[in-house]
Amino acid sequence: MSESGSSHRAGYIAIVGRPNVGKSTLLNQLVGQKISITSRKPQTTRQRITGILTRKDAQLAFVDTPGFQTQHRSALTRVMNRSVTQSLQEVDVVIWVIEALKFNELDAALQKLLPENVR
Ligand SMILES: Nc1nc2c(ncn2[C@@H]2O[C@H](COP(=O)(O)OP(=O)(O)OP(=O)(O)O)[C@@H](O)[C@H]2O)c(=O)[nH]1
Ligand SMILES: [Mg+2]
Repeated sequence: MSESGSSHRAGYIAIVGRPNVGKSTLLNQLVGQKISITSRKPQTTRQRITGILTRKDAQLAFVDTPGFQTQHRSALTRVMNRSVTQSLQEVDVVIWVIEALKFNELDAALQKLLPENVR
């Protein structure tokens, strides 16, 4: 994370993962407010949503992203996937969400995209 001042820290943290694994639920928990829509249906998040957690010593900007998927190809999923890959390039830290005991080929596809410097 980038430093601004001697003790205060600030940075961007992307929350990525395949559709419907609980990314938006995690964002809402982390910031303590319901800022991102959650649903039982996949592909609920369609664009990046940023939630900021301000602490005495740090400001954490969490970026909720659409579920990364390679099964259904359309203009919309292309745009959604691009917002995931762009977020991966722009942030300081990545939270990669997977569903317990359900690691599949969509998770593996996203794993390949994780930049080495934020792992
Ligand atoms: N059992 C269980 N269900 C969860 C957990 N976290 C989220 N869910 C449920 O999983 C579903 C999807 O949650 P979301 O937070 O919308 O998932 P998402 O990854 O943001 O989904 P997309 O934006 O569509 O990619 C909802 O019905 C949540 O209530 C968890 O830790 N355990
Ligand atoms: Mg979501």
